[in-house]
Amino acid sequence: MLRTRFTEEFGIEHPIVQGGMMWVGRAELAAAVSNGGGLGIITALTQPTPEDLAEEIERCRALTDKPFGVNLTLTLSINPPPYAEYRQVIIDSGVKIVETAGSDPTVHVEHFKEHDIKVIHKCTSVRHALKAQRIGADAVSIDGFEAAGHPGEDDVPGLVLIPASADALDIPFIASGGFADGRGLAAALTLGADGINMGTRFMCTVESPIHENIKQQIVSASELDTQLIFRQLRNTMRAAKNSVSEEVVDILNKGGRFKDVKDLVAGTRGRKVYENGDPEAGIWTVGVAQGLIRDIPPAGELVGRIAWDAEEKLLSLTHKITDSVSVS
Ligand code: FMN
Repeated sequence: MLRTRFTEEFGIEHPIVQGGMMWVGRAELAAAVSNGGGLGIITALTQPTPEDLAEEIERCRALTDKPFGVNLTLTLSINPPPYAEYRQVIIDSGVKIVETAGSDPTVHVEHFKEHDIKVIHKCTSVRHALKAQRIGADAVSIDGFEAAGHPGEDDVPGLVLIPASADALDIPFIASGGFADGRGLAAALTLGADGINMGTRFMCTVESPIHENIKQQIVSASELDTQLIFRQLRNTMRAAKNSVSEEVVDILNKGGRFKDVKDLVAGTRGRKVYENGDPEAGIWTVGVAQGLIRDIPPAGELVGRIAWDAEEKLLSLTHKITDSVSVS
């Protein structure tokens, strides 16, 4: 068994987390990950209202008696969602683990901590991780440049970001971005992380609520099939490469503004991709880890397989090194 500070402090069996995923992080997937010994996470804003979130948490609770969490993604927008209400629903529900992500989580962390809720803050740089540690987060999840969604503007991949985080942080942290198998988990642990967080890999599981065509598309895609959009706006997003993402990049490269691509990038179009299975219907999130995905297993089985493979990998390396030392 791979025990780390993260598994101990968060009361889970394997150091594997399913990160918040808009339109994907629903009760069935979160419960399946938790039942498999990982940490499943429901995405709050996928639920249209705070009341819907309360119901979704109850649905998850009916599907698992293991710990699971809720992701609250904080974006700066003209019409922000009612964050305080979503937060209160999480507190009232009795959920004990929250993943915050996005802009300054201070107010939310303070409230969650008052109610003995453990907070994992997801960020994309060592400096933001240090800030999260300073304001009281219990752990951080650090997205490298490989990650699906918003990998930040620093473009530092995991191979450097993980050991740099290990050097800087006192609290447990999990490595995120580009992980899909036991080799990745073994590498993350070796580089100093206390576990891994995955998004893309969990999209391709039986319980993931996205259309089968999109799962198959991910299985057949390579690591080259993602595109970075919104670079010019300093709000980089890693999405699937398709005709829509190409058009967005083209318009912004020619000096276009957000208003010129607003309709192309509408969340409602992205949601249709997952519902209708047409990969060209809009912008949809996926990471370079898709190049490592070859199957669509049950999520719990995947968690067990990754933990087992990582352990095997670490043990066989130890044997290899010991053998070569004893021969020489
Ligand atoms: N992270 C968030 O904090 N909030 C989100 O709403 C969110 N939506 C996502 C939707 C999808 C479809 C995917 C694949 C990722 C999303 N993420 C979101 C990022 C993941 O939680 C995770 O950090 C990221 O996927 C890790 O990189 P990986 O895909 O290479 O595993």
